[in-house]
Amino acid sequence: MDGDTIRRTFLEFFEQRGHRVVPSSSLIPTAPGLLLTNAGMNQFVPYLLGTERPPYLRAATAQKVFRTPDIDLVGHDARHLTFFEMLGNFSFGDYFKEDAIRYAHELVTKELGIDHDRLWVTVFESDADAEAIWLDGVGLPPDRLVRRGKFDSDGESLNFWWMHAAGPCGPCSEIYVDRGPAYGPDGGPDVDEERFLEIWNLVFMQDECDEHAEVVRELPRKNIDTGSSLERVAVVLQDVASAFDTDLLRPLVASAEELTERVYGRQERDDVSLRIIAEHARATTFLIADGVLPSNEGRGYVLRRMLRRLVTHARRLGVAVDVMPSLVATVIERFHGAYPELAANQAFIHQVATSEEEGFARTYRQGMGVFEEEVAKAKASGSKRLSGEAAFRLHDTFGFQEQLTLELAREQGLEVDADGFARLMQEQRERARRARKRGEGAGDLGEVAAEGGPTEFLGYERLDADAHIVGLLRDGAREDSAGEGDRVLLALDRTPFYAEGGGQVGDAGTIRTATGLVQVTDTRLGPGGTIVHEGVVTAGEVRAGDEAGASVDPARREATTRSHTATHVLHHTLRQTLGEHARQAGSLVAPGRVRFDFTHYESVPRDALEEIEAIANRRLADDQPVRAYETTLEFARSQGAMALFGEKYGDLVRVVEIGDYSIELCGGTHVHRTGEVALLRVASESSIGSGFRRIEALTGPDALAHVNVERRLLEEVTEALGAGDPQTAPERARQALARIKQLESELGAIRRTARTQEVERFAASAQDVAGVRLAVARMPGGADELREVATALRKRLEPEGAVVLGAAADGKALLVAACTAALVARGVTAPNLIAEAAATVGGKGGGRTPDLAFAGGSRADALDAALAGIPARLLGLLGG
Ligand code: ALA
Repeated sequence: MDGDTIRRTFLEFFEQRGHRVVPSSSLIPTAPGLLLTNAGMNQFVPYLLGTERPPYLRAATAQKVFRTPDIDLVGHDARHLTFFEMLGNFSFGDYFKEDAIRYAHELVTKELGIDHDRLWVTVFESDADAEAIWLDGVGLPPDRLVRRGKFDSDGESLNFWWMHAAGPCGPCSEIYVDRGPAYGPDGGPDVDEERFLEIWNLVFMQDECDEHAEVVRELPRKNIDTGSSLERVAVVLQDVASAFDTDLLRPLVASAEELTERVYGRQERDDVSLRIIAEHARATTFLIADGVLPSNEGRGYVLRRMLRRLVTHARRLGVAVDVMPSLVATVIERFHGAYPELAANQAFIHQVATSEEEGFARTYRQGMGVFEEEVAKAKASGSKRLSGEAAFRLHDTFGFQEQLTLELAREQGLEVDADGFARLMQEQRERARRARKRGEGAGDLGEVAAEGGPTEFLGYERLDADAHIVGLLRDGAREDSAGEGDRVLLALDRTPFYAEGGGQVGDAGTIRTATGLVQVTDTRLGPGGTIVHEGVVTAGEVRAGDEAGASVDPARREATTRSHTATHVLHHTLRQTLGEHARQAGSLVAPGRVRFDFTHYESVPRDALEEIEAIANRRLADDQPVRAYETTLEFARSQGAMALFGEKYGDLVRVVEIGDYSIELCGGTHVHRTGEVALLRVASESSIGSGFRRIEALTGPDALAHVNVERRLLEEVTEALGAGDPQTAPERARQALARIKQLESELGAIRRTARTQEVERFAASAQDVAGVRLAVARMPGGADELREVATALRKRLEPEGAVVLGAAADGKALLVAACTAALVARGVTAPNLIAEAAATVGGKGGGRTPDLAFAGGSRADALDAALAGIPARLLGLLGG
């Protein structure tokens, strides 16, 4: 049975038994406390806890899941995966243990055709019910049933399942399949979990626990949550050694083989790399498809690390070209049937993956250079170990994971100072922690949030509202009141102030109480849905509990609102003009100003930019209505809404629709008709890293102001050129520049003639000093001119000759001396020749070579006297 058939068989089996087949939720989890979706039940947490009414009582899914703890183990054996597909069936207070066990047994033995005699089962030690169902109900022989506790000696959970975050939990029962003596010794899962492979976990969700797996209460209703790894079922049914040999991962191993020109299964060292490339390619493609972008924190960092690890392994096997394009293509081809989001985001995934690969490949090359230097240094000093500093620098600056540095070092016969490295990493973490701590009185803010609950937001409809101050912080600490001049954070029970979010800046304005006034400079989202107003008390005193009138600065808000609608129009226009791959990667929506980052692989030419600007402005002028409404995610998606990252099925989402062309999920504020934006003016387009571009634009009156500034500049240029009319200004400017060039060349010719004449004149006036021809003269000019004349003159005074020229400008004296080679051979050098004269003009000789020297001094008035002394000096140097 191939993977697709197993998936279909599973879902159909449960559909026939009254289960709603629900699509996989995103890898970006909706459940709090999780970095990435780690189980099929994540999207159903509120139904399991009983805090939300489920729209169906039975569900079945094939869920994309991601487990980070084993990331570093992937590849080193054939067992660990980060990303896999989890098949699951769920009951929300409907059926419980009896049916869950019977369904599982029937599916495994009848539909999947795994022999009953090959099954082993574990149960929670005190779960007599489950045990009885397995033994008496299903007929499992008692010697193939294993009782297990909550945790093993390492604290790993055994037959008690929780999310590894606070939430629903409960005892569980696992199904194992005996793969036969070829895979290991007999004796059941307690003896060998390679031979006895776990294929299904049935969790009887009956409790709620905290983040340490401590049960805090019993759930109101008993639920079922099960999870079966599609990859493992495929291993059993296809009777292959590991997931990498199933039809799910084999095509990726094949891609990796092709890229690296290695064969899987020949050499363990190559196999490790091939598995890492195959596994990480699949995981990263799915992550990007769900909207995770590479970054230095959180899930973005997980993605970045995996991409880097993958690329590193490819490079080390000698691949010199980008590997992501063909790997991503293989993943999409293999999985787009079951996961349509892969095909829908194809261009985007390619874009993000390749940019990151290109960026890292550059750093990798530089890092390898540094690594090689460090190795050479260590070897030269006779050391057998790479310093912790070196490993840390490779990590911090070049993104080399410790593992990589260790492996590279080992190849060079070196070890790494792991303790030193760990110490530096710890210090860095400490620094980061202190920096975070300095940031905010988050503790006190959290307290205010917990007491006040989420703030009611009124700002879509109005800009003024009456409210109460529910909490007040002064300099980060909670206080009862604040007086004039104090910087404060305020939380109200309800507010018209928009908190920064979705790229849109927070509102500014005033909060007025009977006794005081606060100028609000910014608004942002605090913990627990609190809206935090940041500002300064500018008059009187404000107190927690006071009634307050909150007023948003209307001009600033309007200008921001225009920008937000303009951003949607710009986004739409970019995709229409450049292609579907041009997706929003970030934005700043500010009063009268927009910064829009998007994925695109090359700069946008000026013509295309003008076209984009023109189309966007035509759209604005069409004056289409802008509608905002709340709806279900399913409906929004069916309408083609964009930016569905991280939303969950069943969620209510806010949709912003413009005319019939743009539909986006968006919590921002918008104008009622596009005509209110009036104007969008693109100010610049630039690169912000490979694969990402940025457009900066102005909107509304600010766009007009920008146009006006440009007009004024043009007027000034026109006037300065004496062009009379801006139309003729460019031609005028070109003409003027051409004329300047011509004049410069004419002037150069004249100067050269004058200089030749000067050289001739000075040569003619040269005197004879004990057989040496010496020319001494004053001339106008700077160092360059003097040198030019001096060197030309020197030639005319061969074989034994010397030149000293002086110039005065701005009260300063300048001297240049030059001697012929024959004279230098007699021991007379240029620096020597002017040393005395330099002192006379109050300066120092600056001789660079024996045949040419410069000197400068502050006394131009002494220049003549200085020059007058030269013949005597020469005579002296000649020993006369
Ligand atoms: N939620 C259970 C698991 O992930 C089924 O194993």
